[in-house]
Amino acid sequence: MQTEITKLLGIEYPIIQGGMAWVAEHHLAAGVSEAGGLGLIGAAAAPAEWVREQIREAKKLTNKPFGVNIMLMSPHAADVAKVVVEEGVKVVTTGAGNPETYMEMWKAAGVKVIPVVASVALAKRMERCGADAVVAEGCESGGHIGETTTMALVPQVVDAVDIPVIAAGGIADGRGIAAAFMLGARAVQMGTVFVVTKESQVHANYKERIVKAKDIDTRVTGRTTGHPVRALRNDMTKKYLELEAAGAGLEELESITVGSLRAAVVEGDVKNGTIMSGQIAGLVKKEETCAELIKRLAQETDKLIGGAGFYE
Ligand code: TUI
Repeated sequence: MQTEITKLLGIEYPIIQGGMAWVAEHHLAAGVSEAGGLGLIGAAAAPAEWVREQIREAKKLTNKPFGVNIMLMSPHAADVAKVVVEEGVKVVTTGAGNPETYMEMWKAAGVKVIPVVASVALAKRMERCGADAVVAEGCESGGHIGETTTMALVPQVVDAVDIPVIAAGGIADGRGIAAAFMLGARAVQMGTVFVVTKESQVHANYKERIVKAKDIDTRVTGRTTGHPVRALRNDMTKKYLELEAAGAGLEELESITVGSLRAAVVEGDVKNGTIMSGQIAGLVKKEETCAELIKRLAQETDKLIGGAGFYE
């Protein structure tokens, strides 16, 4: 399944793991990379030294390439941007902002830079300042999202840029991967399906909520604050949406989400925590190892479009 992206990154399968806050730590990143995909350590809002430690731990578990996702709204983003260079990380993806200010430093260090974008405008801008590829992430995704669906966003980004495009949002099996290729993508990024792998250190309660989720079980909070976030519905989303409907201010809204992602991922508080998840959770039915999952995804995809000339 060699594509422009597998060649760019030196990986076996065109499958990239999302840089999920609290979820994407070194065991998961190394597991995905060992299985032939590209694993990512999610820096989220963590201090740069935590990220450095995670990079060093991942290197103990795999010799294959892995990356770091930098969440640009983090107060530590600038420090993390330097740590990835110092630690010789091969690939950086970015989210929740515009990484332009770090681009020159990364390019000079030979880091492959893949911004996650939710619009054509940002994709074009990223291409102009030297991005190697972009992830076009549709609003089916979990976590912080844009406006446009994967089905609509991916072909528009593909037509707008000459660098390879990676599709994300709503993909969890070979049908989704094949569809992404049909839209012009050269790889996929998946999050929700990796939360439930054996290597994922996420609390069993969180995994169980994803496995039991139905098609209509996600909610988007924060539309009124300008930071929409998709998560599985629970007491927290209910309360948050009620407060938003009543015109609550930022401070009141934030009081129920401070530390709530950690509460769900680490403590297993699936009542009041934030269970970030994509709309495709309803398709995720069982826990597998990263190797089993990636092998199955490749077989499913190959059965649908192998030999159709999508891999070059
Ligand atoms: O970044 C993500 N997904 C995330 S980040 C995150 S951490 C968080 N937690 C709580 C609240 C907010 C964030 C959880 N999930 N995906 C990539 C992504 N980037 N989606 C949307 C965007 C985006 C949005 C606006 C990128 C750029 C942008 O504007 C940049 C500009 O300056 O034009």
